Amino acid sequence: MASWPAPAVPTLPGNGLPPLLHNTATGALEEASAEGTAGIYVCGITPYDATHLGHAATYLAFDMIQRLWLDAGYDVHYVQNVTDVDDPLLERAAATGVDWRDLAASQVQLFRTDMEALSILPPRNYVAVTENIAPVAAAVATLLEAGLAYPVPTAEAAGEDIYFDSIAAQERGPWALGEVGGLDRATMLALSAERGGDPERPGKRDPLDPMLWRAERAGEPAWDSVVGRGRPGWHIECSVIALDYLGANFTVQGGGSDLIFPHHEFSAAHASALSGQPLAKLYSHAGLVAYDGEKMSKSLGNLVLVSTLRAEGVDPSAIRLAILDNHYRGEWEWTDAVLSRGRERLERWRTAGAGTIVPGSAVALLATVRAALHEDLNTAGALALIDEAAAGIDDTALFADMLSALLGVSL
Ligand code: 5CA
Ligand code: ZN
Repeated sequence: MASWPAPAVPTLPGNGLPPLLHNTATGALEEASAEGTAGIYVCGITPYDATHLGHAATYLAFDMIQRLWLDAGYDVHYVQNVTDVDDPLLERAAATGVDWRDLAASQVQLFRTDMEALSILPPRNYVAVTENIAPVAAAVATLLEAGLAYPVPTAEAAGEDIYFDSIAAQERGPWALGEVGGLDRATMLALSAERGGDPERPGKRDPLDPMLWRAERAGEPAWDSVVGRGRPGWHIECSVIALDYLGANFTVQGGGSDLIFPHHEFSAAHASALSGQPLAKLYSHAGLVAYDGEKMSKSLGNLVLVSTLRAEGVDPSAIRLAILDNHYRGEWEWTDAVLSRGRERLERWRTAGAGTIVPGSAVALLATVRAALHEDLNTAGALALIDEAAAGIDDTALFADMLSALLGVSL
């Protein structure tokens, strides 16, 4: 599927370092380093109600990581999926009387234009699940043959649903339940029920076992495949797309923190079962952005859309600055005041060098900004450093290149 156009990223003097990132799987700060090419998979949208500020904040966090890699001289291979067939999308399409394919296509296009406007680096491979049905079905067949998946009959369908056998998978390794999130079982059961799982369903070997393949139901989209007519489960789509395009044990698996469990836990489990290796070296998660006191979410409907702000004439660089004033792992609230601060900051920076010039200030600022971003993306710290130096900056061309390359902000 087409991605979106890439923003220009100026080359800066010298090199930064690959970032130290908080790894959800270990709880420690670890260097996100690679040999030559850094591989990153970030879970894409389920295309309805795109693109709200929570989405924007998550994709901006992973954009920042990639900008630091580019600044460190790495090549970056970025892969993102689109969950263009899934229950919530089908429910929204049915509720609004729109064909699910048309809803997905229009929302993906809106997302692309929002990402481009926000100067978010595009994925090299932007992959729709509906383009990838046969490889997912083949992976499900492999898991069945390996004894790591099993069928569960249903009265709702002629065929059988297929589930992942997490107990058998743990016996084989290397994945073990709790590897990504480190949660206790009661929490896992609750989150599974909340986030697309079905722990109450009879016939499963472990209530947490996730569905790999859903047999065709009346009125639902379905494809013929080696495991019968149906459609992919949620986690396996990301495991297969990530493995196909990046190979196993790539550098960073990313998404918002609502994906830690069950999605990234079982994406990692499926990928390990298929490849015998870990899915990724580091699991990175962005905090959830709230609005009106609650997580900004499609299901609650408390959304601020990037496209609405753009239509009101808000400069996308101001939106980036508003988001970057918060730590990417924090849980924070989008408010008018947050946006105003971003707009005011951009205006101040646009008059950089208007005060008493400090010799060497741009080169010195580049070093301190790189150091702040290196430490688990201390973007708020970097913005404060730039605030202090902006008025007296001696080299406004280097200042502008720094903001463009490292922060994606255009003066
Ligand atoms: N299609 C799946 C992933 S395979 C999905 O979660 N889609 S989504 O449209 O619901 O979310 C897209 C991304 O935005 C995910 O990484 C999710 O964690 C993130 N996200 C959703 N809501 C928020 C929020 N309020 N704050 C921050 N990130 C969010
Ligand atoms: Zn995903």
